Amino acid sequence: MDLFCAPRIFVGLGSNLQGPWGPPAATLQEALRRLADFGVVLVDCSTIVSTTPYGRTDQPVFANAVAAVETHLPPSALLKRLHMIEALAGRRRAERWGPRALDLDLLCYETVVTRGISRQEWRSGRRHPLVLPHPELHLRPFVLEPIREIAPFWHHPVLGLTAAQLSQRLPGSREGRVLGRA
Ligand code: PH2
Ligand code: MG
Ligand code: MG
Repeated sequence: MDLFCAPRIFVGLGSNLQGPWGPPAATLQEALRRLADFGVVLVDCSTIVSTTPYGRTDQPVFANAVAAVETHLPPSALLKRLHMIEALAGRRRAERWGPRALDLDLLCYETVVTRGISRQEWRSGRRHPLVLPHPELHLRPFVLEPIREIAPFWHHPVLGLTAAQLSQRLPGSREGRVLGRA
């Protein structure tokens, strides 16, 4: 547990399709193991939970987790390596927000804040530069709950609120079924 307000690099992990590494939870476990091959040190990882699909709801339930990592790589290089791991897990970049074997999102990179982008612009599907923190981090229970678990004292670098405070602002239940631990 993070007892200090250390700045953190958070990677969100998600899967709702069987891939070459097995079912969703096993895929997340393997993705965590592979980080080291790409110069990324795994510091901590939340519980892996089953979550209902957010956004596009007509798709299978997700396995989700958030990892805290350390790396010498700058944000864009880190993101490229996350995409390489997604490709190894059989991810085909096809349908936006559709089912996927592995999704690795760079949620937050220490206190780096990039140029803002409107939600409309971000959701349009057009290519856009890396936005940090992730433009929907504060709206997604499946990343806020895991961050609350591994870093209760972390504050969102723009909004200044903890994950628990951000989570409380969201409607609905935030309980997920535990699928495993890293
Ligand atoms: N990822 C999405 C869209 N919706 N819903 C859940 N529960 N978990 C996800 O990881 C997720 C989602 C697009 O990346
Ligand atoms: Mg995603
Ligand atoms: Mg993604």
